[in-house]
Amino acid sequence: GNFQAGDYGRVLKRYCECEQQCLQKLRDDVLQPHVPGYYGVVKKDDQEYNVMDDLLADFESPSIMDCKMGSRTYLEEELSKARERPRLRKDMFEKMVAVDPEAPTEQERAQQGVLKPRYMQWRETLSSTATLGFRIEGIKKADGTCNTNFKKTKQKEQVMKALEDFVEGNNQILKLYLHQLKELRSVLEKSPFFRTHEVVGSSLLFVHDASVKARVWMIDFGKTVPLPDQQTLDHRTPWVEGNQEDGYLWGLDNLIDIFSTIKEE
Ligand code: 4IP
Ligand code: MN
Repeated sequence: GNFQAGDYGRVLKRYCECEQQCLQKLRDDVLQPHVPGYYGVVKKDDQEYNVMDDLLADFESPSIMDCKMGSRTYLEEELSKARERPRLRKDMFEKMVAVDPEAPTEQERAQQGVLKPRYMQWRETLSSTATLGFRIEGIKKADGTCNTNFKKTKQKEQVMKALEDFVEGNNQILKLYLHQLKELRSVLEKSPFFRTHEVVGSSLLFVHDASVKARVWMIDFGKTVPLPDQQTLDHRTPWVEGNQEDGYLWGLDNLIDIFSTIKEE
């Protein structure tokens, strides 16, 4: 996979230059406490890795959830690439058919392939990405059970049910998560890094355990790219091609609302 064990408390993640640039800049940003610490590059068996904090190291049998943030999950440059050099993806066609045999158009069926933006957009509208600005990618519970079957988790009620199941009705955990999400939002609104980057395909990692410890981190910066000179984003304005908006804060607002609703129940 993408990860290897590092020294205690550290993990190695397959090298990605874009991610390295972000992790490096984030060391000097107000977001630093909300992202994994970064310790440079190592080479192992001819493969390079970014070394970062093992976010699970301080937990005992943690429960883990990955939420992919934002209303768009591909970079704008993927769109222009697909126009200039259309590349049919057979693997994405197959992933599509596996979820919904009716999803491909007649043309796509004839070609046995789809363009990447088309696949990504289909995933966005099938899930809550397009309507809520985030989606649950996976949940691993303390007992070891894993669920990555959230591709069609779209309605607010479905999302709420998944979140309730993740925290197993523990109001203390809910409170801790909600508090951190609000704190993260206020830091994001002040962060020079965040203001000047298009943040696509990044996740929030939720981790808690029976000792009633709960933490949220921002992870995965492989598609987080600096904006051209002087440009900034508010991360809430709806995306139209060219404005590079990613809907990150819109999604976080919705996630916070949903957590609040569950807590009140
Ligand atoms: C995957 O689709 C994810 O969207 C990946 O994003 C993306 O990687 C893959 O594109 C795409 O096939 P499924 O989740 O439906 O399997 P992430 O890495 O954020 O999970 P990119 O390269 O866009 O980061 P390809 O082109 O790598 O296959
Ligand atoms: Mn991810």
